[in-house]
Amino acid sequence: MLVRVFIGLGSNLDNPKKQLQQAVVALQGIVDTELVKVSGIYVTRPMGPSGQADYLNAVAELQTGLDAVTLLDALQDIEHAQGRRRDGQRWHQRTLDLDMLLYGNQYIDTERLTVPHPGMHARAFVLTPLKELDADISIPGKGHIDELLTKELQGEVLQRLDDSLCPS
Ligand code: A4P
Ligand code: MG
Repeated sequence: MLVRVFIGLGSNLDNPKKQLQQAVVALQGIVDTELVKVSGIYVTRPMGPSGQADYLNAVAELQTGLDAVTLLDALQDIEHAQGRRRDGQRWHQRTLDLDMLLYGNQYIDTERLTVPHPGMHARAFVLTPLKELDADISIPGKGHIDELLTKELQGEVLQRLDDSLCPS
């Protein structure tokens, strides 16, 4: 059975646009998984420690036959391949962050994985590109995207770039 999955992509280090482009190619290479759509690229204000550069964020929609933990392994392999170093500091600058936002409508709460991704419902840098892919989506336990993506929140998104992440 195929499951509809949304992945949040974020980067603010080492040529973020290239990081996201490379990540989309890598997502296409995941076994038993199809890349369905990718949002535009958004310039967003950093959430977390000050002094870091603005982020580029996007969301990708996948259809996968993998269970959620196997998919998480694949996402972390891609992060590592693109030079992600975990320095233990939360919300610190990074070459690439791949977050599993939604895995179907499932709730998952294990040591390694929490889905829906905690906090996603309150982050414009997730909700704005997500809305582009599905304007009628609801976040399990949180509500419809139009209720979540308030005017105030939208101020965190600075700009949508003209560049496309869609594979040619
Ligand atoms: N993990 C649990 N649930 C998930 C999930 N749904 N998807 C575990 C992915 N991973 C999940 O992640 C720590 C652990 O979370 C993993 O080992 C995995 O087993 P991490 O990527 O090492 O750490 P992190 O990303 O630094 O921490 P955290 O708390 O996940 O941060 P977020 O929520 O990813 O936020 N500002 C802007 N503008 N744009 C951004 O994209 N991103 C962050 C990171 C901060 N500020 C940002 C942005
Ligand atoms: Mg993360």
